[in-house]
Amino acid sequence: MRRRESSADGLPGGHVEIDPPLATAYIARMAIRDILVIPDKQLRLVSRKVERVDDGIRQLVADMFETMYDAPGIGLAAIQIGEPVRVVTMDLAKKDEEKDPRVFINPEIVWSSEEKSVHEEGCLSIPEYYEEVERPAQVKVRYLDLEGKEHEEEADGLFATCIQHEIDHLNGVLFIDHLSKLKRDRVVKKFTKIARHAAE
Ligand code: K1U
Ligand code: ZN
Repeated sequence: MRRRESSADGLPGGHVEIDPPLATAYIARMAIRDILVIPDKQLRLVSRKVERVDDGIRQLVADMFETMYDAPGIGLAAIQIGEPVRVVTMDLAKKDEEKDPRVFINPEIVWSSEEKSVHEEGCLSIPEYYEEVERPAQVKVRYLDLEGKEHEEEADGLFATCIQHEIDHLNGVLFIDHLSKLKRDRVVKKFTKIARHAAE
């Protein structure tokens, strides 16, 4: 496993000014983790529920943000870094906007609209492949935050698309599963060939 770590090690002593969003990097060692790519079978696992939001989960979330921002991506499910637990990170802020890191623990869709919408999707586990996917246009999502507090929130637009994509990951479902068999088989074949060559 590749770990690229960032920490306060090596900094001069005394008072150090740290931006609040960066402060967690100095509390916990954060690492950019390898992202699993298809046809890795782990991506088909159903992730288990988080029973307690503890320091282990907070460390995982820190690693997920490091990995997601480095990729770069707008979302990440823990299984994409090989951790089969129901944790999702997301940041839908645009390039010129302030960062907006969001964490969803044990997220579940408790309501979906009849109305559908079509968005182009990508996936960090299927690099450089983008296709349009139809999904419910609005959903209501229930989840826990990093303090273990429960929330319910309505999502539409890219938020609705992204949270559905990430919850699919927690259930071992990939966005290519929403495409025709022809398209799915074509992309799986391409990545299987790449994996075979890399293993040689
Ligand atoms: O879960 C993932 O694999 C991450 C994925 C999330 C996603 C994107 C689009 C629609 C639904 C879900 C990505 O982040 S792919 C990369 C991407 O979309 C992006 C990267 C940098 C800037 C803007 C977008
Ligand atoms: Zn994905």
